[in-house]
Amino acid sequence: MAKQKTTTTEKSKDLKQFEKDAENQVMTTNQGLKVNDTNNSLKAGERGSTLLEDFLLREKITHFDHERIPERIVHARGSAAHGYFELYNSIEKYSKAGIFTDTKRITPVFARFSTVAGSKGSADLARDVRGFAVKFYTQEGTWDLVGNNMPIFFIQDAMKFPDLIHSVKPEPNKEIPQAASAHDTFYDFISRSTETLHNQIWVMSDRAIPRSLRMMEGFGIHTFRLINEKGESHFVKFHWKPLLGVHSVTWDEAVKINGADADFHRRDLWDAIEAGQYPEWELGIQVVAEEDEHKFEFDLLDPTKLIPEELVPVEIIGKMTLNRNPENFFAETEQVAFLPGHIVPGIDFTNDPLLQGRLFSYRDTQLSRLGSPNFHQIPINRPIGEVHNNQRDGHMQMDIPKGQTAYFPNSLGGGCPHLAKMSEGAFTSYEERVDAKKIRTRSESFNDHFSQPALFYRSLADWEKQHVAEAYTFELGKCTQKSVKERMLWLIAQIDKDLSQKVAEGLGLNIPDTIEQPINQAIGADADVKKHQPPKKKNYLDKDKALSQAHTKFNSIATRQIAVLVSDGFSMKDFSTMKKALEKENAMVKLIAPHGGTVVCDEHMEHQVDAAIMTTESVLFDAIYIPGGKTAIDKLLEEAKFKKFVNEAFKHCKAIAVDNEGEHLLDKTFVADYKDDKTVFINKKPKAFIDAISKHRNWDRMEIAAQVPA
Ligand code: HDD
Repeated sequence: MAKQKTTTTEKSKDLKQFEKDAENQVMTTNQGLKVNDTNNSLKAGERGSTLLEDFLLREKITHFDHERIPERIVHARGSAAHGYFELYNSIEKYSKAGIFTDTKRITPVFARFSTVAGSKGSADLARDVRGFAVKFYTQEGTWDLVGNNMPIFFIQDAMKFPDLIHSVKPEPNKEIPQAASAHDTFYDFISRSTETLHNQIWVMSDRAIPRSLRMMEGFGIHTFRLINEKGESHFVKFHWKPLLGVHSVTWDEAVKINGADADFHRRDLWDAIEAGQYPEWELGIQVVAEEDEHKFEFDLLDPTKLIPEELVPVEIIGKMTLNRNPENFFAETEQVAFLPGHIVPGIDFTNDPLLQGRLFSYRDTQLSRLGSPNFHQIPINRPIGEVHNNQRDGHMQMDIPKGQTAYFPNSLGGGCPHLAKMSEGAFTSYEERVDAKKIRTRSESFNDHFSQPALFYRSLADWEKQHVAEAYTFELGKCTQKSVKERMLWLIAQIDKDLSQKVAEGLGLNIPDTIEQPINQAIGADADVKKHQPPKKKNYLDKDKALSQAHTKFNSIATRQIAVLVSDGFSMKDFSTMKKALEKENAMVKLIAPHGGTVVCDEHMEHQVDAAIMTTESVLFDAIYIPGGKTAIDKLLEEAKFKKFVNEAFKHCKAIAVDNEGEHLLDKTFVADYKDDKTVFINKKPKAFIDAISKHRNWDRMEIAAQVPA
């Protein structure tokens, strides 16, 4: 297929045949019977009782009664989009997978992003890990890379997954809190499972509150294998790097966004695609040779460890572009089933015990969620290639397999479907030598639970460190059990003493000198923190730049939302200069006015208002611009919310630009005393404003911003 920016992939063609378009069509029952009344049931007389005979009523109501399916047990809240993957350079020396060797291919993808803990209807800005699942419809079969936006996981063994999730989900007696980890049961578990501390400190960082799903990284987390034509294996970790950089909001914004627009991330993804601003991520790999498996201070099979990029650089090999929104949320986003067990020749698993358990769990969960072993036949889940085997029947069988035989070997069916030869691209598992005792234990090589959380924290910029301290203070502040908080303080002190001290002050507690050691197995063997101290010999770096968002991309304002505060009489000259400059950089300019409808500028032109001040909030925007025009500014000053709007943007370290009389509005806000702030622009050229927006936030302002009572 020719390489082009296209919404027509092999998968979208496949999906097309299932799409239904009611345009110019008559309404029918599910049997194709034409319907002329869908508002009234069949009754015995005008005021009479409804008749059992009413098959139209029964069909409609019965379908409605059964239209819900169980939501995902985790990652229930999610949004997805279609797109494609293109390979920059062949990596055939590592992998024989077509997707990694054929640079001419356009591989269709469907990517779903999610929060973990909340229910399907929960708010987008929960402080949480984000799921980052990509289904590649490759010519050799479907490959699912089911990752997260953090490069490590909470636990090392799948056996602990139900406990982890039970602790973070709403507490079972009262079903509180929704989509939040800030509660006793979660920290009770965390503080007794020190392997969780690495992922936990990532969740306390800004990574857990992304500005946009389009501005977060993705990670396959586990070490996988790449297998080349010769059957040689290399270890690999997969990375997704967003072209817009990695950016986050502050916690104060997150809390407010959840109220102002609970669909903030979902809407942002949808709108960007509709606007033709297609989200893009580059795919990168960290490759480790077989013989280097044991050269690290951690175990490659341990999913709570990352390979620092300073040690093994990420090699960028291709790009994913999302360019089409789903036609139907339920049919596609809800019914898509991702399985880490979906791999293709050239990619294989390792013995990571978390991955091994996942290989079981995801198939299993689809059976209760989608209700049938035929879930692979749902349009969004169908591979683009042919499917032939002897699996038969089951609920909702959609195919009509022909012939007398449904077994292998057979002669009556001509031996078909016949087995694939290796030369035809058959899958075969990597022949790893295993010579071991059957044993239920954790490898000693997984013991160090503290070096990497400390490396992460050390690598952060000061503003990021402060956010981490505030996050722990918030989360533990919401816990009610002193013993849980103290235990956490002690553990955080093992990562960084100063960090723990700051949190302790916020909690009004002291870091305890010691914590209780497990009395017996019943408390949990992992609570033995001594066992998990960092080993003496370390080759960890002091810092790894890639762990901090301070080193991400800051080169674009594309899709950034700019609020322009206007009222009748605003200066068209100011506005049009700024608008032109912003839109040239693909920013989204939105007019916010005291009322909906239209406003008239000082050149007597009508302008459509994007939002009345009552219906919107400053936290939904990346920056503010206020053009001049005395009458307009006087009107804005009559409405207190415009001042709040500016104060909040200042609090959240956003860029603010004003021209001419626009300054009068600033004078009535907290900003009046900080006009020399480096990202407050008064009568400056748009370029300075644009540069500041591309830097995302002015974190130098944090200390002053904290004083803003907004
Ligand atoms: Fe999981 C869904 C990511 C460990 C069991 N998981 C799910 C989704 C993502 C992840 C992104 C949502 C997929 C979608 O959009 O439909 N999970 C991860 C990552 C893990 C991980 C990155 C560790 C590296 N998960 C994990 C373990 C287990 C599960 C250890 C069970 C032993 N995960 C599930 C599940 C889900 C799921 C219960 C719920 C819905 C689904 O699978 O399809 O089976």
